[in-house]
Amino acid sequence: MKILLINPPHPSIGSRIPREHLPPLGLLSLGGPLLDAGHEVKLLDAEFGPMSVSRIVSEAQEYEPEAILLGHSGSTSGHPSATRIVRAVRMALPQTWIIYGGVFPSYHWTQIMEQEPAIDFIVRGEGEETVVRLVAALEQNQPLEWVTGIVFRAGTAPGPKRPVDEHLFERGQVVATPPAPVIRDLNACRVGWELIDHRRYTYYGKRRAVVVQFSRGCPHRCHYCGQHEFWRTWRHRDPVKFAAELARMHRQHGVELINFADENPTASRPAWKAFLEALIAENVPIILIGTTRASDIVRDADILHLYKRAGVERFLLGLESTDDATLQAIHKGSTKAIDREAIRLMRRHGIISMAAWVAGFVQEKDSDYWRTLRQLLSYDPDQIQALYATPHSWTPFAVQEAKHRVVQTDLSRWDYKHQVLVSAHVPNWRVLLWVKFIEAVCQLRPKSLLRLMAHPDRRFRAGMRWYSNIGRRVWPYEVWQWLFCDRRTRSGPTLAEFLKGRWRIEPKVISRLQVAVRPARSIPASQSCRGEIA
Ligand code: B12
Ligand code: SF4
Repeated sequence: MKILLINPPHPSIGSRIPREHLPPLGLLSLGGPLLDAGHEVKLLDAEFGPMSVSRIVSEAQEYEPEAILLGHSGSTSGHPSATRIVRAVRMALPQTWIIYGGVFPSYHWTQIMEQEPAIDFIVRGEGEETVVRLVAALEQNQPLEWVTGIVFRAGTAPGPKRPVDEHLFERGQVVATPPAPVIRDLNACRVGWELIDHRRYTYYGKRRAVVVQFSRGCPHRCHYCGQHEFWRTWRHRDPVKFAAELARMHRQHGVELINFADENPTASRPAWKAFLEALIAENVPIILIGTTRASDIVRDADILHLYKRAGVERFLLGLESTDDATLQAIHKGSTKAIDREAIRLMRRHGIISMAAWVAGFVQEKDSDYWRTLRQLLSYDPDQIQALYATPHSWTPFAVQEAKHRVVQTDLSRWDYKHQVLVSAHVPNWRVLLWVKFIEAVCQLRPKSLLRLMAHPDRRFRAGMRWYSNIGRRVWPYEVWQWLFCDRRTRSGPTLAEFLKGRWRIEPKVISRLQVAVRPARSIPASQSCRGEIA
């Protein structure tokens, strides 16, 4: 089958400000297995430009695909962009199957199938195996209810073949099949690197770059985060083969910068250590950046020299809060002492520490922002990143905040860079002032500037310079957006109203709901397996 993968352009800072792009790993991860299954696959990365919808449509028309697959890693805030594209593509290519996937559609498939008739299929959860099975079913005209992990509208898919057993379902009925099993062997999933021209993808100061995944999932359960539930279990690739793949990308394609997509690459000390040792043995000058937990850094105090030797240059630590009670309430599994110690250890080993903290909680007061600033200064991280509390519907955090009002009703702004929930005690303009003030104080204090300009390690200085250059552009951009582009409301809907009450359902309920494939009359349209996850 002729397949076009589309990476929609994303409006967020992460896509628009750096003036360089990383490859869309999610789509490339589908591309590898589809190529291996014998399909003809092309990637249209509309982040470049960014491409207008009409340009995307004309590129798609020129390629004449039988199926279009689209999805975005920044999936919630990327959804409005994805829907604009599918509507236009559907008009231009009425016979093409349109398949949508990623984190947001995996949870919001009920609404999406109701609101977007242009979308024929949604793949829930990790896509590699499911999409190959779905495409095979479409090609061979097999019953779709045999394919686990998908959602479809019975009897309405376009194309010459009619792949659905119409006697089982009412025409137009939305059917969700039971969840696909977790992919146990990540080594079996090949990334379709041949779909990109590596020369186009750079990051971290024009270094040729890729996004990779050593592991999937997370053993922790922070209550505002949905990533651990999306992947369901923590698994990792073979450390030695993974190191060899990175080395190969360096030798064959000149890749210098590796950006880890892992939620938590260091979760298993033996696996991570084996990877570091294997990469050191490969002897390639690559830079590794990613995100991990402060507690893992502290656990690995005795092997941090291996991190550095393997090329780890920067880790983002999600500190989230500088208050022990809050850390406990959000199930972070960390403490102030651990967070501070992790930053100290990273400094000792010449690894840049980026501390991410979260603003915009409903109950926050001015005094909390003041305390945050003081705590952050005492932690002394090299870089900081402020994020706004964002209640994705599939997290316990959203359930907790259900009755609170939403200040930002434009989903494309649910990107951690806009305040989403109305703060009870601090008006939105003052939250912004606090965030910008804290960022400015932390980044412009003499210690930070000294590291930027006079750190003995050239690469460390370059990493600091890259981030401060981005910051210099982000700062006025955010203020400009706040003043002239973003719309906010203090009398908006409650979160429950905004998300239309489609709440996360507890796992024990889900197991009872995994009975999607049933004759039409016993399951009302759009309700089969409703609210079920991944
Ligand atoms: C690398 C990364 C980036 C890179 C993006 C590089 C790139 N070109 O993709 C950068 C730094 C630019 C970035 C920016 C942003 N990011 Co980011 N980023 C990540 C990170 C660390 C990894 C993403 C990834 O590659 N995952 C691995 C791939 C394999 O997973 P996947 O994309 O979900 O794809 C799988 C499935 O979802 C499914 N699938 C996906 N698409 C499709 C499509 C079809 C048709 C099918 C069938 C299946 C399918 O199959 C895939 C394979 O199993 C994640 C955190 C994480 N650990 O996932 C955050 C994450 C995706 N980012 C996030 C956010 C918010 C952003 C920004 C909006 C931040 C900002 N304000 O600027 C922007 C958005 C712009 C963007 N380009 O993504 C959030 C998204 C939350 C949400 N649910 O909406 C995440 C999850 C972080 C988090 N912990 O919450 N990001
Ligand atoms: S450690 Fe990170 S990925 Fe894991 S549950 Fe917490 S926030 Fe999510």
